Amino acid sequence: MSSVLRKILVTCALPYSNGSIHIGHMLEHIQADIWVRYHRMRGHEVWFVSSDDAHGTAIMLKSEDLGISSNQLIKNMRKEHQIDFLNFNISHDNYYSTHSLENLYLLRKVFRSLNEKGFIKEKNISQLYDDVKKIFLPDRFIKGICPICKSKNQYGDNCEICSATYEATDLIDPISVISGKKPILKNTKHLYFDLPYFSKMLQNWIHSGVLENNSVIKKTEEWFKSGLKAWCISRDAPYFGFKIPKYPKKYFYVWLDAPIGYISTFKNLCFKKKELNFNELWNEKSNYELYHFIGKDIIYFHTLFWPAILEAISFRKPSRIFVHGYLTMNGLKLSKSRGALIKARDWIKCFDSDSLRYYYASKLSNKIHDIEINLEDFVHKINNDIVNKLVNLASRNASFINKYFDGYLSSALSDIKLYKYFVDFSSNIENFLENREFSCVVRESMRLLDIANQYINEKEPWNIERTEKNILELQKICTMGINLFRIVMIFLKPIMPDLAIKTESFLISKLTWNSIKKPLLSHQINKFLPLYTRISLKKILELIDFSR
Ligand code: NOT
Ligand code: ZN
Repeated sequence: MSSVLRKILVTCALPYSNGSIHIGHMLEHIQADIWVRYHRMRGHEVWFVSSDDAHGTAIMLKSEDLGISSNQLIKNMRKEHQIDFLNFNISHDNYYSTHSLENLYLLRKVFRSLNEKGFIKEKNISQLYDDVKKIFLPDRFIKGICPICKSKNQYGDNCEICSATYEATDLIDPISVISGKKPILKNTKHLYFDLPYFSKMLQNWIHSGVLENNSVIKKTEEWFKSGLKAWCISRDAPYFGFKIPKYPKKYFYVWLDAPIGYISTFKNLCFKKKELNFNELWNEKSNYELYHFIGKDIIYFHTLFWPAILEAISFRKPSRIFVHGYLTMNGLKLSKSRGALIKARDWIKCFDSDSLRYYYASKLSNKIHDIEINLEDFVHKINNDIVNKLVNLASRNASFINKYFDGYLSSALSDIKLYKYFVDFSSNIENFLENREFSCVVRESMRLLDIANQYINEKEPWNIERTEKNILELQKICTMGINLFRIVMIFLKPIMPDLAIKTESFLISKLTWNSIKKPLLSHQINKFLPLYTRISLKKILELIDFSR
């Protein structure tokens, strides 16, 4: 691994302000957080931001439902979301809101720039309108029969059965989700961003290495086949969002101001961290790396609209887009619109955060396949890997060190070759972490632990007679066990920050990447306290009704 220090900004997609953070959101924030923590451990300058996505029809309707103002709703939600992320040790440097002055300022600036460069056009269209609620209907608020495969109950943008995409006006027998009534067609004027102008640039860009994953490239290529279309960036009142200057009763579409939220959240961070320079990161020649972690449902926005907008306003584009799959439970896709989601705040009542982080890591890679969460498997894996293998290695050796050596480790290891094998393996772990192959980190860490535990089993410290002749050997063997545990804990530190902190206080030594090569010798450790306790399914089964 080169020792060149990198400057990096990492983002996660912005959760909407109309609902709680669930364990599906957490998958993405945990994935990004592990990557961030690892790069921080290596000494790089890493900034990690996200924000609430505070605008749109769904948020407006939700606040109406609750009988509070949209402003109050997004305020409450942001507080709740921040606490949820803290509970899972997500180390955002800033968690902001798209309903902010910085975002408004930047959005207007972007719009002005697009307008001046001739990338905004007006178009008259007719759109489905709920004449009862007096509101134009977003695609997600219209349901009907798929015009292609004739499946019932499909949304206005695409069919979940045959994956066809279409216009809401193509749906057969459309119904407004809000009033349950049949919508009417109504004329309106909208603003469009000239996406087709950027086709060539985008086609080159998606093949320039920013999308490392072939299936993501393929997906993006499909959209070019049918030809890019101008993108509607306005919405009619009533809407909760930012108004478009000089267009009364028109608002900016939430998907225009949401990605700008990446920039405005960073701008807000610049106020707090004086060493940061806004332009240094966002200028076209920036030497910062920029990574967006997203789910595969929003590839479209990040591989087409977003880079086109950035190009149009002469800002830098992302270095890479890191895409992950959906979270599934017993084979069912977990999504907000389909229900069946476990809230992060419910989950944390039943389990510690490291366990979910570890479980996700054991399944995460840089591929976009779905991640299946199975509760029995989860509990089994945590108890087996963390308790039986990892913590047990520390506890069985620490008991001798504490009892017979006053906590002192020996001045030499019992098997330098084996120690070196662990040290040499760290370059593989570095590659896995860099490339987001977290499942390999977990698998290989467990393999190393098996080797370490096997070594101790063979040496049988419990059978060594504590004679003057043997006692030093006993100390060396247990020192060896503690040091192998320590190396594996360094590998797992980005994944399990709570366990890492407890381990550091037990070892009275920081778990740092630079210290892997240097074993802890002639060093006093603390009395061993249980680092982790077994988990069980009992609480979550009581709390959550899985039969829904
Ligand atoms: N709120 C959106 C969602 O799917 C994500 C917005 C991400 C921001 O939950 N932007 N871009 N591009
Ligand atoms: Zn269909």
